[in-house]
Amino acid sequence: MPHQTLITVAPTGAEADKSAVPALPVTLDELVVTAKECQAAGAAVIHVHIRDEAARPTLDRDRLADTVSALRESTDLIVQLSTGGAVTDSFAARLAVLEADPDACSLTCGTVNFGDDVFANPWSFIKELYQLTQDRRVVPEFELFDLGHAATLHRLLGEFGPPAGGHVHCDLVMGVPGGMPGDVATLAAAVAALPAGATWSATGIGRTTLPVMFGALGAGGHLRVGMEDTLSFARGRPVTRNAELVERAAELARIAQRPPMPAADARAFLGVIDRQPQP
Ligand code: KMH
Ligand code: ZN
Repeated sequence: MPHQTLITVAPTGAEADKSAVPALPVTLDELVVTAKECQAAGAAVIHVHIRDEAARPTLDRDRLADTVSALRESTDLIVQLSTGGAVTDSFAARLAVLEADPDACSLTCGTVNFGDDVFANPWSFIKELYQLTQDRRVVPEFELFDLGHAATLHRLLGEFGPPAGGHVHCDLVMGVPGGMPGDVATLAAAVAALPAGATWSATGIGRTTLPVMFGALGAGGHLRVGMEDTLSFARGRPVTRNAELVERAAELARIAQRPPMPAADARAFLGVIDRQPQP
């Protein structure tokens, strides 16, 4: 059992609407404030989606680069850019995310139904993105929305070798309508399907947040929380700040005798290379 818990915050996502969810951080200033609060609460990684001036999801390269710089300047968090984007984003735009030079990025290991939409990740895209992460030394986090995605991860590692940083870390994204359910039996099956030596985090979408969190802590996993994944703190009580989700995860991790992993330890754990500007 690991003695610390890596906590990732996913504060924004591409799906929630700012007009319906005013607490969602969508501007760079809001994101930086959120990042600082979440680091203070115990997060070590931030999974970043950005929005344009109208709060719509965007993969604009300059905005992404500015976001990476601002988060690096104001926090020690590992900056993990989403290469998933929104379901409407092109493969070319999703590959170009790496030009913003993040520490890490998400890499989803297969296509999945996503509510009424389809989140497309064909093999040709997965392998191109993976090779780009290797070339650019960006640490991928393998996002698994379904059990079949674990089989694709085995194929990817078998054909192309280990990731940048040398360590395989996965994130089980559970409870997406169309993906694997967010329950403990499925969590156990997904963990059993991972490559030997891989570590993993888990997040449960919506009302599966708490069952997945409790299951992950008990099974030796790490945690992802944030308003990308859930907008309710409890039944009938909306999330007011991402940091309250991190605070709750950190408290449960401490109760489990696996306190939050500091960002410096997380860099070593994930094999993140040092991109901080030298003084
Ligand atoms: N917004 C979803 C379609 C990722 O960030 O890599 C994809 C997603 C996964 O959020
Ligand atoms: Zn995401």
